[in-house]
Amino acid sequence: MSYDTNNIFAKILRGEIPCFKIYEDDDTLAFMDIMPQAHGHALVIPKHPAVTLLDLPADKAAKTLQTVQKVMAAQKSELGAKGIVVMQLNGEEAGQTVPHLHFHLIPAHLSQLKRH
Ligand code: DGP
Repeated sequence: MSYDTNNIFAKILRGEIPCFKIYEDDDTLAFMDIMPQAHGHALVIPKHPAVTLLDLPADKAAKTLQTVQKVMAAQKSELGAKGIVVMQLNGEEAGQTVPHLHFHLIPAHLSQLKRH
């Protein structure tokens, strides 16, 4: 894995650019997405320098999922989210634009989702 230390989320982690922070602990950071797909769209990232999920050690992955659960619980209790889409893209070919692992947590309502 080659990790670009100048990617935008690395700069957010170093405090070099601002973000709307909603949760932080020793291993993870959660903040609002600057281009929300729905009201309350949040991002959860590990502090570990991983590009994709395959680059993250299992213990750090467990910590990151704990933060995902915390933020999901807050989206339900504070925003009244009825459903939440958790999305995570791995690699440019999958549409990943920021090369630091991140989980999208997107509050969703059935009426807004595409039916197949
Ligand atoms: P992805 O396509 O999965 O790599 O999504 C990257 C997301 O990151 C996208 O929804 C927009 C968000 N994003 C990009 N730059 C910034 C930024 O500077 N601040 C914040 N808060 N979010 C950003």
